[in-house]
Amino acid sequence: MMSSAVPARRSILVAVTIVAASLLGACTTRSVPPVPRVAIRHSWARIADSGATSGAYMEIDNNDTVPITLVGASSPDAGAAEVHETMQQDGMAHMMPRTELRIPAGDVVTLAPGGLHVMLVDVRRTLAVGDSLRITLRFSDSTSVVVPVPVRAP
Ligand SMILES: [Cu+2]
Repeated sequence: MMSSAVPARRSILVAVTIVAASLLGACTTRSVPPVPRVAIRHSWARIADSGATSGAYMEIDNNDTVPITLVGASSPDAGAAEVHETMQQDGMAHMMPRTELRIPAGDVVTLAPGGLHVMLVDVRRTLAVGDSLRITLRFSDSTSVVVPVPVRAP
């Protein structure tokens, strides 16, 4: 049963791609690149003063049938946005940059306080409760997702 189910699913994906390509066909000469079926949930960022540092957290849900790799982030609301991981070493918390964050097919990676996060360096305005900012996540297949991120008290 498995061997027949997989090709059937592929043909549905191919059919969807063809429909998408024909909708854009009038002004596109190349085939449409594959879009990762990524869902971002429960995003939020810490309050911060203008010029200070904030952290953003979320769940990245890979609904696709192939792994995806997060390779970077940016935000119009911060001087820099970097994917970090907080780790405990010798009883001290310290942060390491994560240049690649792999999310297996059908899996969820959670960015949460004390672990993975998007570090927002030099925020361009005061981030107060009720504000919202935007973060763009970039993936290794050259696709990106813009994430609305509400600001909360930690
Ligand atoms: Cu950090």
